[in-house]
Amino acid sequence: MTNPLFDALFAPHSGRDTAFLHDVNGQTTTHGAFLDEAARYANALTALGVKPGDRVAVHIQKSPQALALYAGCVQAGAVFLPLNTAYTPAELEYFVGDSGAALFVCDPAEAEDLTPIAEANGCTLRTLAGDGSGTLSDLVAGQKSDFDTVARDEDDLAALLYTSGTTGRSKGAMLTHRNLLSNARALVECWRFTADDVLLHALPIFHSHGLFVATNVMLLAGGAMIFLPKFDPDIVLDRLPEATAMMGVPTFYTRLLDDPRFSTERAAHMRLFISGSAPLLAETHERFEARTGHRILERYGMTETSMNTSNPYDGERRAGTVGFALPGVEVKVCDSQTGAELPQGEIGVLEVRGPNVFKGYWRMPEKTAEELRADGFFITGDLAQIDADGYLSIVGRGKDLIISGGYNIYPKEIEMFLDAQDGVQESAVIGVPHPDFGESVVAVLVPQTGVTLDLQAIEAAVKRDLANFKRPRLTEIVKELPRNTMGKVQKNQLRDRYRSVF
Ligand code: MLC
Ligand code: AMP
Repeated sequence: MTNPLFDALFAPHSGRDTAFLHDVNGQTTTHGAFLDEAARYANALTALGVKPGDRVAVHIQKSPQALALYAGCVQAGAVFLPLNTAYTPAELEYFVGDSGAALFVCDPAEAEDLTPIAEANGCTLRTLAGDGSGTLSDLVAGQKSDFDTVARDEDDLAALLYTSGTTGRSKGAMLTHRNLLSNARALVECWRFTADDVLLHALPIFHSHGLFVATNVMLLAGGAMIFLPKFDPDIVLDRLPEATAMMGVPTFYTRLLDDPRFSTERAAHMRLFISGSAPLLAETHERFEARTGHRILERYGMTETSMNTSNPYDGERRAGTVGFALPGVEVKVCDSQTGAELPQGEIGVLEVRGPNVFKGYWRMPEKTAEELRADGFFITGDLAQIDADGYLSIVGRGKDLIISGGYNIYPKEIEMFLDAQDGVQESAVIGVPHPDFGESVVAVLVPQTGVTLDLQAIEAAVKRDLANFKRPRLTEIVKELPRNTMGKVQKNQLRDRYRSVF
């Protein structure tokens, strides 16, 4: 039986008594114990009626057990569907319904709120808390620690990751065994990860970065992880001496630099710091080197493609660039209208092709056809430029997108929500520079004629229905939105107006 991802990432660790996960309480799980736990999860999934190809939606805290659930899904041939812990019930309803999940695993504290959603969608609900307790783990505890791994093809789905869209509706990116495995292989090779590495892992595991880039790479390399529930500078600084490498979004690095305890000595033993998911300011790059002597290695990726490019491990890590295409990945900068490749040096839309590029959007063939060309090139929507030495830079976005602390926020989704509130004529949502999150959200509301808007009620509705990170940090009421002669809202003017509010 073959199961590409399980055979490469997990199976080799069976019976190994080497350290795999060091948790926040100082407990260590060995590779072998983790594999046993994964098999128990796979047995539990099967006992719950989860079949190969079924989606398992998870809305749970980060923990070693949550990772074992991921491994169990891969082993049982299920499709892992992790969801941002910040999502509200209103948001979760869409994901559970759209994916047709067979099983929904949530935190015990939210089981009451989410049971009606599971029931309405004919899906089983079980719980798993950050401390490993819950109705799923109760079932897991009674399972056998061996499991007949379910055979999968390279093109079978391993995961479904939802990404919001410019039209407001989230799309499930279908990631296959081939996609995830090829990317893990390329990254291990490029970044020289080995069984001697210990990765400081403070990222969430419901996104590509923390789950696939960090975890899959460490599984393939056979090393260990300091597996922290979240990025807490005190704990990160405390545990850094045990690590050899760290991956983070730029906010991790700016927060570390803001802490005087983050010194040359504390970082001296580290092999590698990697940044991605949002632009790393050249200034952060320089400050980091001045403080620690390390040059951060910046790479670029997306949910749909996992990682595409990286600065070199050896050779110059050039600030403000995301380096070169990974092995097996092709990149080209194209004219946004014609799709024709542009001469080196010109700015255009970046397209990528390779074994890392996803299979398409779940049950959205038209959306897939809009972004994934018949020849296999995926239109990223990022604006890029390649310099004379071949370094690629992401210079802007062709899509209306805000990235706050590494989380993507689509203005359209928030505008649609605000437009539906009482008394709102129309709205515009923009991203402006923020010292901690890189960018943050500003909303501008135009009231209907003669209406006095109840801002408090609107803010309460936002808090109830939208994930916290999407919440506008400033909401202003204006008479009208700036428009051009064609009637299009001039977001650039708004961005200029609010550029210094944070
Ligand atoms: C938390 N909050 C955020 C936020 N994270 N608001 C905006 N943007 C964010 N990213 C909210 C909190 O809910 C809280 O709201 C308030 O902001 C202050 O919280 P905090 O304590 O400062 O935040 P913290 O919990 O420390 O989280 C910040 C963070 C976290 C940067 C550590 O957001 C994080 O781990 N980001 C990583 C995201 C990531 O992994 N992205 C990868 C995507 S994959 P209130 O209302 O209570 O004040 C991808 C592909 C690729 O993009 O290339 O990798
Ligand atoms: P996501 O949809 O969450 O996977 O986010 C992917 C987007 O994050 C990309 O399309 C880019 O816009 C952005 N991104 C990721 N890494 C980088 C980087 N190193 N520099 C600039 N933007 C990045």
